[in-house]
Amino acid sequence: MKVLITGFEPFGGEDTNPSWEAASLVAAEPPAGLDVTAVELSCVYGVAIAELRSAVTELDPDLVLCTGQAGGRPGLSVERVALNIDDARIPDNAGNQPVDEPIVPGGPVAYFASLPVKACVEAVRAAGLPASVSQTAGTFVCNHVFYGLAHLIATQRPRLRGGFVHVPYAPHQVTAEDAPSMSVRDIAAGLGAILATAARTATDLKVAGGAIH
Ligand code: PCA
Repeated sequence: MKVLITGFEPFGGEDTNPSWEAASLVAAEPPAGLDVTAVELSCVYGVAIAELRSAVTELDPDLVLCTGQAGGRPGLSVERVALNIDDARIPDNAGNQPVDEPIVPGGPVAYFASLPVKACVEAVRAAGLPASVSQTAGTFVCNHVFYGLAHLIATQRPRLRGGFVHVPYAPHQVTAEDAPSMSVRDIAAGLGAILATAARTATDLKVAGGAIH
């Protein structure tokens, strides 16, 4: 099975992005039976979706997992839903700061991930690492790419499955901050468990993964 995993370049003044570091580690040491290619995406609205689309065209994968950094989250967040909105609190790496603009004008308000999100969360936990379902990927470039992927699947690639996982800071990013972190190696192990599970699971688990707020 062919898998494309993406991570992002650093943004917001950071010098590394653990999503890319972990994604490249997964491609170097892939789960058994999976042929994994890692691609680094620019943290730039529009450009990131174009880069993702050209990687999908080139590789023709069966599964796509996009990942990004969500500093402050305590574990891997398997995203359930992508929203059709760009609303940037900070400029992207090209200085763009869209406010309340649709990603695809006239497109659906939202798409669900086409991965078994609950089974993926359980797989990470079974590996002894923290994970949860997340009900929103935000409105910055990660949600933008997730929506772009879901729209590509919905409109052009019905057999492709894909989703998005947000990852915590790596330890060196939080030495002066009171925020949770996970080693890049642990993040990669969790992403590997997600890929292995998504590759073999067609029907998701029916276990609670919701949030009250
Ligand atoms: N995280 C940002 C964009 C790039 C990244 O790694 C986000 O959550 O939107």
